[in-house]
Amino acid sequence: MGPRTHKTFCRFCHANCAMEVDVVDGKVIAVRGDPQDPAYGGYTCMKGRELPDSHNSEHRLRHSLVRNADGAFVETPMDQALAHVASELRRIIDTYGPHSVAVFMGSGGFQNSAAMAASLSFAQAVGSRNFYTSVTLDQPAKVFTTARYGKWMAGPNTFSESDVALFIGNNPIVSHYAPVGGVPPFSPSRRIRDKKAQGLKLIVADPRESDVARLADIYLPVKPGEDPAMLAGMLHVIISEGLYDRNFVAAHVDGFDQLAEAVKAFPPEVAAERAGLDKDQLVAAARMFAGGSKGCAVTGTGPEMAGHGTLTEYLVTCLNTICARFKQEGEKAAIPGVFSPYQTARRAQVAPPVPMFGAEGMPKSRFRGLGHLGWEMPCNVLADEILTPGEGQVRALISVGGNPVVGFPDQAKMVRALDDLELFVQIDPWMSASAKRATVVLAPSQCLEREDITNLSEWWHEEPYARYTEAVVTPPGDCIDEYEMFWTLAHYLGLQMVLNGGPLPMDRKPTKEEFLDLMVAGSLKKPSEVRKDCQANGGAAMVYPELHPLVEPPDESAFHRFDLAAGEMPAQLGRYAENRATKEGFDFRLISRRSKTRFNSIGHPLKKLRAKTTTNPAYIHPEDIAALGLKEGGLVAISSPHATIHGIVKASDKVRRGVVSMAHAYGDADATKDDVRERGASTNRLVSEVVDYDPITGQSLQSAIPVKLEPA
Ligand SMILES: Nc1nc2c(c(=O)[nH]1)N[C@H]1C(S)=C(S)[C@@H](COP(=O)(O)OP(=O)(O)OC[C@H]3O[C@@H](n4cnc5c(=O)[nH]c(N)nc54)[C@H](O)[C@@H]3O)O[C@H]1N2
Ligand SMILES: Nc1nc2c(c(=O)[nH]1)N[C@H]1C(S)=C(S)[C@@H](COP(=O)(O)OP(=O)(O)OC[C@H]3O[C@@H](n4cnc5c(=O)[nH]c(N)nc54)[C@H](O)[C@@H]3O)O[C@H]1N2
Ligand code: SF4
Ligand SMILES: [Mo]
Repeated sequence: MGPRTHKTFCRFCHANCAMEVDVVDGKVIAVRGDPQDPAYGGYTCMKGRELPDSHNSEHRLRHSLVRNADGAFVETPMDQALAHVASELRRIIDTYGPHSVAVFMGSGGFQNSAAMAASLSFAQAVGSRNFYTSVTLDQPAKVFTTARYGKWMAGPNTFSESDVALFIGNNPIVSHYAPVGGVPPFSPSRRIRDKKAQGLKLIVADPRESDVARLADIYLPVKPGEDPAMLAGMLHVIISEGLYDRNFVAAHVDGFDQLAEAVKAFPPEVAAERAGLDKDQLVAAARMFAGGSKGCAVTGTGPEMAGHGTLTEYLVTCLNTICARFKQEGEKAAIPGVFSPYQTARRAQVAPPVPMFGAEGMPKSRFRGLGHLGWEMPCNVLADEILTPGEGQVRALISVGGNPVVGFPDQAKMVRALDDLELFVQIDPWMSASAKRATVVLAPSQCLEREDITNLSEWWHEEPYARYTEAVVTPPGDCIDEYEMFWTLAHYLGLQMVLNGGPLPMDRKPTKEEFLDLMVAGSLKKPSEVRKDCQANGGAAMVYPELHPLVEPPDESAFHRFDLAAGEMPAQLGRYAENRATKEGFDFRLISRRSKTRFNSIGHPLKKLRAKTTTNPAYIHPEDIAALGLKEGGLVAISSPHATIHGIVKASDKVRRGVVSMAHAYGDADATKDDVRERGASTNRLVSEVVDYDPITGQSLQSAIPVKLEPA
């Protein structure tokens, strides 16, 4: 019999590209982009094309593993493994209290539309404040800034309506990531070229000429970590030349005068010198941005991790706010978000403030004055919460598709912390760097073996695009969905899980459809209804133009304004102006980038991705290579004040001088100089979460890391 073809979507990353999948004898044998899909038009990337290998690989875990008394892993039926975990959790909660249980949802968990809600509601049912997600390793300042300085309820200008765009340390052509207002990550390169053909002006700021920078009208090779100078300089130009939207500022913005005063410290020549830019280019970029009628400034991970994340994000908010880059009354809302119940009120006004980080009454960490961001604890306190005795010491950790050994700052400390736990449960289809250290590894189903909805990608869809996919194959062995794991644990522990729409049944396991309906209760359309529509549509996605919300007039009785002078800002800009971070003897800056052939550490075991690369090269400018006596293809020792790693030298004239550019999430805890060609190196060995961290979000310095380079 020939293959059966199913329409579904990829979940290797959050872009959720529409795919056709061929199945023979219950096995995925081929995948390709679905050319008929209205949003994706057949687009896929090299990672998604390896889904067959990922599902069928001989290295994949088909059963769970539990350590025996000798410390050896023993293959264990899923239900027995879960019963064992539940009894260990019961013992730990009874001995140390509920905060001793931590749950970390990493980027592998974000493949599953239900894993975030399942893991969060489990942690809440336990009563633990120790819930963590990769959002706080990633871009916590975006969440904080929106809550603190004002969120426009109707959303920002969308990319497709823009005539100008400013990307700061965001390379969507490789990452398939952008904040709302940035380029949707499906066919990002084609999308940008098409918009440029219609007149879009593109400005890109990045210390290396990234893939997207090569398409820019103005490319600003900003010095790592000096984005605040660049942005303050641009604001200075826009304010002093009167290029901002006076009417909008008068109607909706407080704190403008304080901002205008603070950026006076950065006239273009001062800003350009500090940011390592040409002054005329900086001025031209400011005029180009303000000269557009629609279009946003957006950032990626680079500047968020480069030491002044919150300040940078604040200044970007200021640019968009004073230039009024928002949807207005009567227009279609920016992102319809079919499955996002929290977004339903779309008004031409600022949302009420949300208490954030460190606010009164929010759960606090025991370290560095940090506390909950929304409902989660910042990742950069986890190692200390595990290692430090006292009330609330974490004794059990469940990691759902996270890889703390390579994702978190200070690898050696995180490894010590993981090894100190009484129970470390890793939910992972692979023997990852973290799975190897776990007490229990639970084997989950992979994406094509699950039902899912498109809730995690819909913030890029400018049309009301929605999809409920069926599982196209059954999982091997006794692998199950992550939501079933958390439900079963709660069931054994006698806990009640509660989702957005109310309590889950705990006497019988809910179906995924029931779970999803309850999870997004109040959404524009229920998952179960979208499911019926997709089934009737041959499995393809649905677009519901009639559901697109229009921006309503402001509600005068609940009127709020942006406050650009709230809390620490703009005072932090003044302190930045006075202090230049230098580390004697560490004159280079190591900056982070994404590997094209991996998604963080996901993809290391896959054959074709390995054939492309097994290491994360150190990209260095050829003149620096010559000056330092390094050799292309040779080894370089990269040292921070904290540790030394090794990298394979790769010459690139796209990288600014004085910079080394490397991907993270390579290199296990026991990787060394000798096997760096086969495994790569962990850039997180170089950093510590207790020095140079952002005082507001706790984000540690994971880009713009001061290092010195020597031949090895
Ligand atoms: N120095 C430095 N550090 C960084 C960054 C940086 O740029 N520089 N980036 C940061 C960012 S943005 C992030 S998001 C974090 C990521 O940090 P983490 O989320 O902790 O790390 P990942 O490598 O994404 O971990 C993914 C895990 O999921 C597993 N996995 C793969 N497929 C599946 C699946 O289908 N189901 C489940 N349950 N698991 C699966 C993988 O084997 C792996 O163990 O790292 C951060 N750390
Ligand atoms: N192929 C692939 N795709 C991925 C991932 C992956 O590992 N591989 N990871 C996923 C994850 S978890 C996330 S969060 C997103 C991230 O998505 P992006 O943020 O778009 O990630 P990058 O492609 O690393 O782009 C960040 C850029 O910031 C630049 N940069 C570094 N430091 C600085 C600085 O100080 N200032 C400025 N202005 N720029 C700087 C880097 O050179 C880089 O080009 O990508 C996701 N997509
Ligand atoms: S961009 Fe992401 S969702 Fe699309 S094919 Fe690649 S890995 Fe899959
Ligand atoms: Mo991330």
